[in-house]
Amino acid sequence: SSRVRVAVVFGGMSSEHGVSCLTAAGVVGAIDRDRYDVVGLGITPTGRWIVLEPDAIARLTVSDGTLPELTEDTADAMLLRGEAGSELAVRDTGALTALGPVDVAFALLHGPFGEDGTIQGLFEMMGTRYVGAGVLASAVGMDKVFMKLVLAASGLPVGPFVQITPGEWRRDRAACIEAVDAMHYPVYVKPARGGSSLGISRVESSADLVAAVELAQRYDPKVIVEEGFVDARELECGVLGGFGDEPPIASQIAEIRVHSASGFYDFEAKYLPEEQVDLDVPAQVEPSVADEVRALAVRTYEAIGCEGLARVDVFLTRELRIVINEINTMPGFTAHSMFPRMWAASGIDYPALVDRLLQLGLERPLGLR
Ligand code: G1L
Repeated sequence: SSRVRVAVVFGGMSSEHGVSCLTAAGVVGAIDRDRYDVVGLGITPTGRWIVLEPDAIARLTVSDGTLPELTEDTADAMLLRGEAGSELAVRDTGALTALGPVDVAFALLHGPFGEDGTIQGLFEMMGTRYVGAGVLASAVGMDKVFMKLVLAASGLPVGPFVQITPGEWRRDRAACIEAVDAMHYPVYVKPARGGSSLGISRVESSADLVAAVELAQRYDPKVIVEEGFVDARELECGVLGGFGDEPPIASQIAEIRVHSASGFYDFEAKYLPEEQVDLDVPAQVEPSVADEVRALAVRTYEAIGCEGLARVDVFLTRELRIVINEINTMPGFTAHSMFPRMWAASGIDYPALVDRLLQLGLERPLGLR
């Protein structure tokens, strides 16, 4: 047919497998089937690639309070990556060859193997156009240390932070602790490349630092310690790429107000939205502050070299200083997530947003840009 063929790649071996499935169900439900043909490429928790009909994806919803999961009993699985990470036995069901004839791929994957530039590299090598950031921007956006180095070098405001590599921690732990003590407590200790909020702690004093670093190291050997912005407000802004030579555009901004005892917007709060956080879209701030956040969000997007979309999270201090906390090249993307909500408040509803992203992906030149 003359319809555009879209591959929706989802699931995966990360802790956010279920969220990815839910998101895929939402995206597939929002794609206009008169204009697009959809093929689902699911990745099971153990790394098997399976082909799914769009109607099967749309059925991946929450039931009895549990997140959906792609199970091994789905027929004709193809083993791409074995449990030991070494196997490459392939029972061909066309999972990868299905990528060949597609016009554009939409990958909804979190964390290592997906959000970090690896799936984007696969698309590049297959000659498949795709939605969203490229290899480098995805990898930089995933790594909080590189992200902050690039932003700081571009003259953008980022907060104080310290990187703790496994080697430094082994050789001179005291120097690591001293570097952290030079910042103001509380600090946040995080896996440098965590896709989710797992392994993150808020640390009030030097005494609790070692335990927090060792916890974060269980998720990523590289750890980042960031100065906490006490009393700062947390604001977010969506950025969408422009068509052709148009510049990227910024959405209405949102505010996240946290009530949780843990004191930060954590995994629970993000995906169990009935508790702990209030979301204001648009945020109740002075128009001049909102404009400044939007301008900084676009500069952040460009500094990282994003394509398609990004969500930029900032702090607004009591002195009305804006500090960039992070950029997310693969923001939460169900219809109820912040990024789609900010665009809905800006006049672009969820189906229109999905359509714009697909069109931006189709425009993508193959090779160097
Ligand atoms: F493809 C896009 F548009 F770049 C894209 C890809 C992935 C947007 C948003 C996401 N988000 C996710 O995949 C997830 C955070 C829902 C995965 Cl768990």
